[in-house]
Parts: sequence; C-alpha cells; structure tokens
Amino acid sequence: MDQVSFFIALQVPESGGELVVYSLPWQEDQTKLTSSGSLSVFSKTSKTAVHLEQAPEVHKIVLKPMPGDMILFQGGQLWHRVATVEGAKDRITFGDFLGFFKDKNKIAYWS
Ligand SMILES: O=C(O)CCC(=O)C(=O)O
Repeated sequence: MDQVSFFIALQVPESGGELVVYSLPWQEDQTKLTSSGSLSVFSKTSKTAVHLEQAPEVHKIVLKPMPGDMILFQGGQLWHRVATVEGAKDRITFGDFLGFFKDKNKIAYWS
C-alpha cells in the first residue's frame, strides 16, 4: 500500500455526509456504476458487478467525523463514498493525499 488520504472535518452537515469505507480493494479494471446512496463496482474483466451494500463478502465502516476530527485511510486503495448530505449546512472538509511516485524515490503530496 503506497498511498494515504487524510481529511479534516471543518463543518459537518445536519444529517448524512458519513464516510463509508468498504473492504473491497480498488483495481485497474473496475468502474463505478452508481453512487447515489449506494455504490456498485463493475469489473470489465469478469463482466460482473458487485453491489457493495449487498455483497456479504464486503465489509464496511461508517465514519462520522466531528469538526476538527481527522480521518486517515487508504482512499486510493479501498472503494469508498460519502453519504448524501442533508439539511442546510454544507459538509466542508480539508483533504490531503500522500503517495509514492512509481520509482518509490519521491513522495507526492496534493490537497
Ligand atoms: O471527505 C471525505 O470524508 C473523504 C473524501 C474522499 O475520500 C475523496 O474525495 O476521495
């Protein structure tokens, strides 16, 4: 694993906005099918789709950060989504990413 994401919650919505992280690793041949309220992943190789909320082999954690909390996770390696935000308050986060270049000699940082 050579990439990490970290997010600091600045403002949380009245409802929703949880970060849902699934145990399914991201792979090059996959594409996202849906994202509103759920997430399905389609494999171009096997031509099959996995509905992440319904697949018994896929586990998830649901994180609801409070303002000032920092979440550190493997955002580049694990399928994840942000639940639909409800109410008048926006969800505001400060997000950063760290990862190695291909030759592993340099680290890239972006936010
Ligand atoms: O805002 C978050 O909680 C995470 C967002 C994220 O992982 C992303 O934009 O890929």
